Amino acid sequence: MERMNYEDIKTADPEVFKWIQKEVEREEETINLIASENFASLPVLSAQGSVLTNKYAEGYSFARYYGGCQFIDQVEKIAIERTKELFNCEYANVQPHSGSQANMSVYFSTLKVGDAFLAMDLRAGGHLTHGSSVNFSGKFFKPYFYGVDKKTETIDFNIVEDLAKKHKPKLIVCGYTAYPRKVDFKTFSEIASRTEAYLLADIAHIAGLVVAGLHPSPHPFTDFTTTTTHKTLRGPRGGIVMCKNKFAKQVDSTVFPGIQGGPLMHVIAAKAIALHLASTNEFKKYQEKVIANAKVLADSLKKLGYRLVSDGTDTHLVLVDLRPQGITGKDTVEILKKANICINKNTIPFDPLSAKLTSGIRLGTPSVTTQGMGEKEIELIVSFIHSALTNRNDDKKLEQIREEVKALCKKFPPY
Ligand code: DSN
Repeated sequence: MERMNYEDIKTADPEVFKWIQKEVEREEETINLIASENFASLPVLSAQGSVLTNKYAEGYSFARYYGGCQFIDQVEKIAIERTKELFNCEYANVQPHSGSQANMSVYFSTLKVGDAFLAMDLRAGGHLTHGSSVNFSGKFFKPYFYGVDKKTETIDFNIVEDLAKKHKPKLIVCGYTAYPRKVDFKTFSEIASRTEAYLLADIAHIAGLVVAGLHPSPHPFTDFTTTTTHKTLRGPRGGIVMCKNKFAKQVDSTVFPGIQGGPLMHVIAAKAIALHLASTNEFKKYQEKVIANAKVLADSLKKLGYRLVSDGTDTHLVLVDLRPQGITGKDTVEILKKANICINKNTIPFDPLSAKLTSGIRLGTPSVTTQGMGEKEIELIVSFIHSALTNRNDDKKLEQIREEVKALCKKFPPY
């Protein structure tokens, strides 16, 4: 990553510089299969390091509480216009600092404290902010959960509708963090309409696939759609909330002043740049490769006897059930760490183990695809994973794999 200039940090603060340098090396020498991560593009990184970080801009474009916003007003306007165009939505607010805050803004726009909503259980593939008891969404509101069918490990819409009829949630949430199959937004919207609930799609994971036209769009089916910008979208760490025009005022006032203060204008500029890059043909080709690589990942794992939740993938991620191998997700993370392969443990549907141990791991292809890796490299990575797990008690072998991983990474520098 020679193109990045950290000399000013080195001079000002050698202690922090040392750890940044270590992280640069880790990212250069590690195969990253964390499905929610990516390498942000250089213009996105640059925008985040720009002077826009200096500016307070509470309020919205052309209606701020501070002077001097005439230029950043334009930046936020561009980010909003690009979101609307790319996602084909009626209204957008680009200020949420994260996906969690984007979701929070929808809950506080639609629900009162104690109101019921229906979402997928975190342990089946949902997200913390979809009603987990340790999260604001589970503390302030009354979540009810659907999961997946035990046999197909996909969503059973009859169960979703039955639960909606029984519990009368004000809001239904779809869109997940560990669900390898396509989400049928249209069917969700039909259930929401029959049960008089609002519909929120959290497309944080699949946003890049959606804008590339490789996953069905949530629009025009949802009332609200939230996303992060740093996953498949390859933008800065942050969130966006989209909605129908009729909810625009509520969403805006919930984001600011409801739950946030000043927007992060340097991040909003980076969001605008990422959205521009996501509108290109090159981005579409990139997303096609992300999905193609995920399919190779799934097929190669299956050939070696690994069991995949739902038997495969339609997206950028696969969920592996490691019970047949007799290894927990937690141990797998540690074993693969020794081989410089970075993954996360993940519960699988009906997991008998806790979220701290887990029976599964989640693997995704956005980062390695950004590096330019293709089918051949994915097959090689699967052979590294298999060899590391088979030889998990052999530190020498794990060291040898680590050297091979480093050699592979050297051929595909992310920057
Ligand atoms: N923590 C993210 C993920 O890894 O999926 C979601 O916020």
